[in-house]
Amino acid sequence: MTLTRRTFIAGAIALGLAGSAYAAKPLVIGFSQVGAESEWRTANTVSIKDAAKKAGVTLKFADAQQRQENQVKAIRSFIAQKVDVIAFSPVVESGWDTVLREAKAAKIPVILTDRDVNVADKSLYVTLIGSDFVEEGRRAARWLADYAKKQPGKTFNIVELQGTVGSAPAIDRKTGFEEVIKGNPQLKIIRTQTAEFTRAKGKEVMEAFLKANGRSINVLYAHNDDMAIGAIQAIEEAGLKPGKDIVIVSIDGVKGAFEAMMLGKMNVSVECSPLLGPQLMQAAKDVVAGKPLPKRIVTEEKVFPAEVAAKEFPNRKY
Ligand code: GYE
Repeated sequence: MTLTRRTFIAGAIALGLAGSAYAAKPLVIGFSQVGAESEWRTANTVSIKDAAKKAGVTLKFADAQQRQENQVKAIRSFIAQKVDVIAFSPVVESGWDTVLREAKAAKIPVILTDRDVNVADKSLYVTLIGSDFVEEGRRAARWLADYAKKQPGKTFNIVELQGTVGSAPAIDRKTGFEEVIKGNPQLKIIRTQTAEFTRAKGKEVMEAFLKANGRSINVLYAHNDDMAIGAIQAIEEAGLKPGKDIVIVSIDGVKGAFEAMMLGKMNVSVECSPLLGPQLMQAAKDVVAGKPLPKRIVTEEKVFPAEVAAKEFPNRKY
């Protein structure tokens, strides 16, 4: 038994003896969610609510509708309510220093889920539970590079639909993808624009891409499945075949992507798991119990090309 573990157990026994009144009190977590912009997000919300119920945690849930100011308000209200733990999935990376300092001053631990923040003082949060978005971008590009290799000499013009401007997944998925295609003469990004992670915007921006570049577009790289699904509609309405005339590469691995792959309309989706609820509940309990947590808890994920979609579909949970 390590010293820290022994100290923890001793502490827990002391607490148990002194504070049986506390024992019955459920843990209260204030959670500020990004919004309901995608299938991924909906599954993430369900996972967190279900896990809270199962863990006997009282969850105060606030939907920020993709706006940072709403998240700041929600966090301030959680501080005022003296919740035990604040958790949130930050819509964008920057601009959190002030409100996180307020949480720290109130001695309320903060756990980040899904998306990272850009703060100079890393002690402003306990841990980040979520995916490696840079690696997801690399995985998408590696799949595409392998695909292109089978048609030597051909150049693939790529259009890119970015996620929410300033968000960790949009920044990182772009970085990882560009890192891998750099110096590859077959792969070239000809247009890139945000479509805010939604289907409606994905369709709208793809329509504009098609108007400007039409048949010279060979590949769509979308930072999430919802934008890809919206773009697929635009491509079909333009009289082209998604998955054939335009190769579709996307990220998340939600059911909608598997359905598109089974219809031959999408070529690959890189998995990003939204099922973070159980890990969040465990981390919140641990932090309140005084257990040390790693600064980063990374989710395990795979890549699903269209060929395996039908076989994998029954196993998908989101
Ligand atoms: O990929 C997208 C959602 O932050 C990982 O947010 C998440 C992203 C996810 O809107 O669908």
